[in-house]
Amino acid sequence: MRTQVGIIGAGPAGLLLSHLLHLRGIDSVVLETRNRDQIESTIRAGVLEQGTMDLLTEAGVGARMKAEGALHHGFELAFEGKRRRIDLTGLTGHSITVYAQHEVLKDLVAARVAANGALRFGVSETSIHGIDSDKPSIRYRHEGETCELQCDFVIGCDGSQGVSRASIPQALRKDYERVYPFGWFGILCEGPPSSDELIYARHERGFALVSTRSPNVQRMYFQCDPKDSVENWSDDCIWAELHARVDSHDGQRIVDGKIFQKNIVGMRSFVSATMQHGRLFLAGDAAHIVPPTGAKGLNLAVADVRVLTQALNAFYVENRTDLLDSYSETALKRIWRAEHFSYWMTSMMHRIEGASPFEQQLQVAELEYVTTSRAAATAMAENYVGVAAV
Ligand code: RFL
Ligand code: PHB
Repeated sequence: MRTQVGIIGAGPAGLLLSHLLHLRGIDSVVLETRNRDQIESTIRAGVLEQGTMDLLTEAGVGARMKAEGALHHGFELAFEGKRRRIDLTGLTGHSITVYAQHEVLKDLVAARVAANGALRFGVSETSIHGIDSDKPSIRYRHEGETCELQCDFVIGCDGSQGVSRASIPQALRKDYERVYPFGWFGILCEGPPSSDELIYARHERGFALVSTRSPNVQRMYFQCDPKDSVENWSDDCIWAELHARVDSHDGQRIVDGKIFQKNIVGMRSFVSATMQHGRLFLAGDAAHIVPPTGAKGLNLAVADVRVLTQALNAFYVENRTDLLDSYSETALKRIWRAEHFSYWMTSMMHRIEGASPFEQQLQVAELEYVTTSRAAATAMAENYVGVAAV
């Protein structure tokens, strides 16, 4: 089989890239290890920057997001017994939308299927060949057969556990990494929202986040040991922990509900530079990871895809290679900005084992500053909505 662009991974990066290329008349095939049900039901991100919303809307896949997503004009920071608001729209003129990642994926899969786009679910043994030539290929197993996809370009959108990154020779690549000694315990529960806006809470017991999914389903997280297991936590213990960390700031109680999903995620910052070699390009989590505190991961994947679409379009329409050549350099500017923001917000909000009282007071001083100085609040808001200069 032959196509112009072979895409590995049907996450937000791979599916959106395939769809944007289709809109420009460029053919692609998407190869995915999981099945459609699995990708459409995995619970991950929830916050979409305005630039992400605009791109999904321009691409014709924003209707449900607009109807069902919730537009938020600010969020709250809770610390030291108080809750203070960051007025995103007032400070930046931009807002965010809370709309689950798996809903974005459903919209993208539906668009690819409606356009008869080539999507292969359930592939295995994916391997990449010939990226130093102008005829690269991807080999894989599908429905018991060994297949080869020949293409002009291979795009690795296969997330942090994928195979693509390792196809860039280690000698040409530098990996930057920081692993945090804590994780997030995430729950989905039934019930009304506890607050109109997200609440990021710093507490001596650890960080907590109150987010939402819909008027009837809520998403909350609390900092935990990354090696802990969800079986160790009864629903009562989870609620006691969330109440202790969030309610104490202003006495307003978050609303308990029936918990129907629990998971623990580790926290990591990671950047692979370069993000390209020969005819192979990486996009999204395949090239970089941020801790979820800044809500940047999905938005960065979308930003990579925007740059890559323009570069591939310039290649096919104008026979230009300059935008492809500078892809990694262009994308990495935004990535490093988001890496810093996510690291900064994570460091300010979490309980850090072994931190001295002096270091704890520095966290509080920083929170006081970003919630009282218009300049500092604006810097935080610009980063959060994704319009900070890079
Ligand atoms: P994905 O979504 O991981 O998709 C990669 C796909 O590739 C497939 N795959 C392969 N396919 C073929 N062959 C192979 N060898 C393959 N190996 C892997 C996988 O099955 C998968 O389907 O990467 P992508 O597209 O780069 O998208 C990245 C985002 O998913 C991720 O950054 C976000 O979920 C991060 N994130 C958040 N981002 C935000 O922008 N806002 C948020 O509010 C937010 N909250 C979060 C998050 C991530 C979280 N977790 C679970 C780490 C909250 C959490 C808890
Ligand atoms: C979420 O709703 O899942 C969410 C919101 C904000 C974050 C991370 C995750 O920073």
